[in-house]
Amino acid sequence: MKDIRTAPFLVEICRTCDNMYRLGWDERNGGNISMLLDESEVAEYIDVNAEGRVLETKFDAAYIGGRYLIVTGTGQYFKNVSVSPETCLGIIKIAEDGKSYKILWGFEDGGRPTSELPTHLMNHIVRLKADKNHKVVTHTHPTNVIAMSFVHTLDEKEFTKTLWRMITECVVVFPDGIGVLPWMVCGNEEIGVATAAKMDTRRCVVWAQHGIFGSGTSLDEAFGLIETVEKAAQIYMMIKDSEILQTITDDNMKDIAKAFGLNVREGYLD
Ligand code: 2HA
Ligand code: ZN
Repeated sequence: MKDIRTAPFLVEICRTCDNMYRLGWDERNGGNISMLLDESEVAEYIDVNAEGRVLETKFDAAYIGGRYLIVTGTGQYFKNVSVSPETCLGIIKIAEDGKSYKILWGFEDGGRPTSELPTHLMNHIVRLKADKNHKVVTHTHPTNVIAMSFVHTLDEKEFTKTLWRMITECVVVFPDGIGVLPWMVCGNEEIGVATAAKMDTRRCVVWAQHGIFGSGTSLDEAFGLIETVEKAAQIYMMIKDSEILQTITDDNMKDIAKAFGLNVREGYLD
């Protein structure tokens, strides 16, 4: 078996957690990441038939039955992931019937996956149905996105269009728009269902006064999406009380959509 600390997926998730921590998005145990892995990727580093603790998924995850994921642990700090990946991360395998999962590696202090695991798994299922190359779900607490959710309407179209207007490339990075959920209790199945209901046609959902979920075909893609939304929110928070002398108009965005061949969310540009 090769040393798992050299596995590209492990190195990359550690680097991503370090980056996100240093951006100030993942205070204390804030934030969580999960990434689907192929058996061939995992089998080079761990015994995929090893005994392990079995825990309930608490919903029907049969669509991803038999799949492997690397996931951050509940209560763990992003700050510590690259120092102690064996404690802060775990590799799980979803049972074929989707009712439980087995911890194959990691969570060495007896820990468990993130409290947001239901939302992660439900999002993996809807995103895989939308895009067979989907791999990563990332939750984090980006400062300006949270700030914006206090002072901007939570209407999804308005929220999305404000962000699109903040940087020319926003409509290129997320032409599918941003979903927005009002404040809700987190860590349960209800918020998972509500988030997944929006993720079927989008890759990003804001949880008002809490944070954001982003998804993608790689850690970089999910991170890059959230990073772009957060930067746009930062510009919004900087300029919202200033006199606006010029902006990016709907016609401008239509021109970008045409130039880049974008599939912009239906009905969002006048
Ligand atoms: O893992 O961010 O939403 C801590 C959280 C829960
Ligand atoms: Zn959170």
